[in-house]
Amino acid sequence: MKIVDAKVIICCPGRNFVTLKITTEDGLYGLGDATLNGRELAVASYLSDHVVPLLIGRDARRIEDNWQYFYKGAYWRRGPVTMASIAAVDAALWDIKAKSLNTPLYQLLGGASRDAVLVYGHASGHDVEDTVKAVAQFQKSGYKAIRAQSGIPGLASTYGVHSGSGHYEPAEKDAPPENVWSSEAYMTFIPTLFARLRKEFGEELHLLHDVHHRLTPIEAGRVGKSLEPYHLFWMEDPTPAELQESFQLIRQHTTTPIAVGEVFNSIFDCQQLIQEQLIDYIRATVVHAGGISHLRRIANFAELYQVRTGCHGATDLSPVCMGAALHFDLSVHNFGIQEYMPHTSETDKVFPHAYSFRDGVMHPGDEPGHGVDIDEALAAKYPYQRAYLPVNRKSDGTMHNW
Ligand code: KDG
Ligand code: MG
Repeated sequence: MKIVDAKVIICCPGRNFVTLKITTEDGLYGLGDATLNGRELAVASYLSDHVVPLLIGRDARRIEDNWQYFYKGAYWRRGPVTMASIAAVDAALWDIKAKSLNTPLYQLLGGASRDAVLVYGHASGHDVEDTVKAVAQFQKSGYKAIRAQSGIPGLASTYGVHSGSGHYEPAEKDAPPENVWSSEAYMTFIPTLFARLRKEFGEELHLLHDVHHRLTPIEAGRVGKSLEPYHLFWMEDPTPAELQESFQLIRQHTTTPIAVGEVFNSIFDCQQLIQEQLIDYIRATVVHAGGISHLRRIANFAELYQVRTGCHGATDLSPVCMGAALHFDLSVHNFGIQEYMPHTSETDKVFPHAYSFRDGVMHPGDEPGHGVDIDEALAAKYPYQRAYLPVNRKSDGTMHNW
């Protein structure tokens, strides 16, 4: 089954997405997401300048061999640009394989391990009471697991809090916005938020929280400990994870479960974290971690250490990634939870999809392939617009992690 065409489609129906479309000699096509928020054109160039010319003529059925060819063949291994490009090829080839066998992708991944996929939604507010209202709204919409982020007294803006009435969308056009951060203000405030949420919603609702890489390990230990009475489902990215051994210090101080890995792109980024059971959930997902083939490797490795999956699912991951991730989630044994931020209606129209949400869970649908398509004519109406993620500084002007 020879590949006869491959093209990169860049569009911006509210936010930028990069999609790879691979077509075979039989007229089948598959889609892969290659979006890297704020650096989209780097991946688009990697694909169209370096990968697409090599794809033509290759056998679409040889998914593993193609993966190894683009990983080992590049010589320069890993990194978000390379791995997002390989991920797009891999997801598109799985899509084609499943379509050629007329089956939903999860059936090729071992079949369903569960009836549906538990997802968590993003509630945020400008202060505690505003956040309580947002969580109530999500609960009313059926969510059984809700991430709560709130504005912090004394800080003008922070990660995860929507600015208007809609969903949170961090990337901004033209230049990176600058936020000011205080770990001290955050650490004082955050237990009061979760004390209030537990008081309001009782014990059953799963509550999650994203620290977004901002604390030192010892500060993270303190925050995890202070949140223990409110038994979070997880505390995410408490500290930047380049130094995997730093999580030993957090573990010495708290039993609050830890989720890490949305910025990881290979199994080597989380090898120690998993092997030493320093985390409870691995957040790597299809687009940034080398596609379905590599993500399965990470999940299978994590299963040995009772680490469960918790795929990243913010809106900068396109519906193509979401569809592929849901097939992975449904099939993988050590699934934990899936993040779900619904896309805008413009995005949903550009990417018609078979997946659906109901009563706090999602299902990828039973269409052949991963079940996500692209309306190319509509996509062409939304040209790329340069946008950047924010940067973060401390109050004295020092650059900090965003
Ligand atoms: O592009 C960056 C976002 O995907 C990230 O900030 C979202 O942390 C995030 C999350 O947990 O969804
Ligand atoms: Mg996060």
